[in-house]
Amino acid sequence: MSDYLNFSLEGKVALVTGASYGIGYAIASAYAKSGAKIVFCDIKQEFVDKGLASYKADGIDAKGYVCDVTNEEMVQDMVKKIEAEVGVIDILVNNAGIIKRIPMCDMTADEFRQVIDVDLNAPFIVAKAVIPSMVKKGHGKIINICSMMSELGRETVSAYAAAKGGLKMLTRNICSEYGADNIQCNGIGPGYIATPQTAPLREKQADGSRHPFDQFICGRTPAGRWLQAEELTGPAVFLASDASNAVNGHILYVDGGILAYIGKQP
Ligand code: NAP
Ligand code: GCO
Repeated sequence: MSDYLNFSLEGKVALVTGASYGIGYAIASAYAKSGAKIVFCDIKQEFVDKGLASYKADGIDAKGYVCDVTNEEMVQDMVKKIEAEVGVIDILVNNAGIIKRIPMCDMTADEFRQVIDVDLNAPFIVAKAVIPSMVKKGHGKIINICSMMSELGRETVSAYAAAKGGLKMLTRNICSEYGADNIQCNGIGPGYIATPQTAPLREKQADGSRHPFDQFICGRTPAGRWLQAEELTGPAVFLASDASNAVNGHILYVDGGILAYIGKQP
């Protein structure tokens, strides 16, 4: 099989951060089905245990670590443990993320910093921890989970948009700095995905009607619907595989066409 057509992840070690459920879980499961050994982390033991139980129920042999990805010491320790217990990380997915939906002038500087810390500083911290071994091994794949907010703004998400816009540029910079070491760093920009993070935007109103944001997003998406986390898995496997070795510094938007569309006319 030539590398150009090799979508297999057989024998690779993949670390997906914040992958007990949601998008991270879907991507890690797809990697396992494509042959990779899966390692994930979450901030609390309780979520790691839940994640382990879900992987097991799906027939996936995953290894889970408790790690707050904003804490550089914890991240360095986790990466050392993974290298000793599983092997050198071939694929990193920076997935862990948070959002705070607060109008900008009501947001405290501390709240702003918390979002930047998880959504931008942490991908830097985790990438920094895995890159040296990738360089020694002669290859590596880093995939940063970006957002529509890497390109667009909207009311209440100033910190998130600043972080995800920054993550797009961190992606391009890792590509620029480590491309010569055969490391490819790309981003996936999901559209609106039905996960716990977006559940408040889909909640039914007291009178049983649809949330206005739910209707707004369906009108902004050519497909007319929310996307499922599993719809990100094909692109995520591609960007982790040898088939994408010439794709570097790219953000692959998996958004059902949102960025191409002006929105439904009234
Ligand atoms: P989610 O359901 O809220 O899952 C996020 C995961 O990150 C959770 O497991 C969470 O753990 C973990 N996490 C948060 N802070 C952490 C930390 N400091 N250290 C380690 N783990 C941490 O979110 P999702 O919707 O699957 O989103 C995953 C990624 O995709 C995020 O980066 C998000 O911004 C991005 N994204 C989501 C959408 C969407 O529409 N859903 C669209 C575009 C991009 P706890 O639950 O324990 O806090
Ligand atoms: C919001 C949403 C978004 C999505 C996603 C879009 O409040 O607008 O939570 O930010 O989560 O990142 O791509």
